[in-house]
Amino acid sequence: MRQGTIVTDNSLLADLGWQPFFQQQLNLEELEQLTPARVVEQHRSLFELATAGRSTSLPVAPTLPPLTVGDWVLLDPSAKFVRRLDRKSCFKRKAAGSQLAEQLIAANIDTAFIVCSLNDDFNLSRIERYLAMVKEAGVTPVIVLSKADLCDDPGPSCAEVQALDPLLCVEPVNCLERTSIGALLPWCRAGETLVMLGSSGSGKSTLSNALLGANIQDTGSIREDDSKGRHTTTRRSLLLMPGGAMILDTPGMRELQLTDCEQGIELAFADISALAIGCRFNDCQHEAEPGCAVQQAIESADLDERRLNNYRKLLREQAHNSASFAQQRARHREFAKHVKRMHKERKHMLGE
Ligand SMILES: Nc1nc2c(ncn2[C@@H]2O[C@H](COP(=O)(O)OP(=O)(O)OP(=O)(O)O)[C@@H](O)[C@H]2O)c(=O)[nH]1
Ligand SMILES: [Mg+2]
Ligand SMILES: [Zn+2]
Repeated sequence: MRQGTIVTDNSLLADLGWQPFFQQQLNLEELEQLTPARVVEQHRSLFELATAGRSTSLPVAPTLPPLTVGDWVLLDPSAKFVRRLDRKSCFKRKAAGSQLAEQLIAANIDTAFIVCSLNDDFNLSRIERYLAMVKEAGVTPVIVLSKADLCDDPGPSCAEVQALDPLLCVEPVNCLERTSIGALLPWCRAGETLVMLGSSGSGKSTLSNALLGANIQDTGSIREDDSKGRHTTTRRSLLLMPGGAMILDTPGMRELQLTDCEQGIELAFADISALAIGCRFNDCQHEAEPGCAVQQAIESADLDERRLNNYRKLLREQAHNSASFAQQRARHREFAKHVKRMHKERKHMLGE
């Protein structure tokens, strides 16, 4: 495990984020014989795990179920994998590029810091996209507006983000200044797990270091973000805050394509769903229908047209991706059935 995240001899499972939700999944025999361990880093050929008082590892094998950083697994006395515990929450996206695959981002997260800098990176639609994913997972979002020191007046940008949802926690910070991050400490209680989400260069690792009180994660110097990608952080790592939360720093995501996220989108755009109740037609598309309460809200400037457009775009995107995955799953099922049938026929022919 990384320097600064070392599990000490007297570290307890609770320090690593072990909660009653996980404990309840073990029967008495398992409690006595098996060891719970948490995935803290993923490499090409192995998972690094942390458990009470020590670190260990698990070789990547085709027999393992899909695992991601933050997962809890049970190990037998010879450190062999027994099973993965049910997740409290899980983030996933459609893998970047043209390939049709889901990518797990993190599991068992309590709070997500959506880090967005107050300079060129500031983008309300991107914040809404992250919010939809975080709400789908049932995780508490906090919008961290970084680089407040580079901005003459963070006030107007903070107000724009707050306008997305009056209950949203929005905190402008200077990640380089430890005193500036005090407002985030209430979300960093011992035993809780936080994830840093946001574009490359937004300050996720700088903020992680400030919270950890040590320079554990490399941070990027000013650079051009070119098409080849210049991500300073290249893998997801779970880091232990001394006496506090576990922090999962992630590489910036160039592309966050949503999948299976309809409920999260509805929650992130609850104001639009609430307005739609007032539309004359139940199936109103909020385009040019008469008596559309959503269009009325746009005319009276109560709702931003950008927000409605982004809501529609995200719904379309998630529907398209979810349908593609459902088709792919159906094809795999068909293929498995076909193989089974062939085996049966072959056995029959051989008179077995
Ligand atoms: N002035 C100022 N600079 C910051 C702040 N936060 C981050 N930076 C700088 O921004 C650059 C990028 O920060 P990182 O923490 O590496 O960004 P990241 O989000 O981890 O980026 P990836 O790992 O590529 O995803 C570094 O040079 C930081 O010093 C801030 O609040 N104020
Ligand atoms: Mg980083
Ligand atoms: Zn309508």
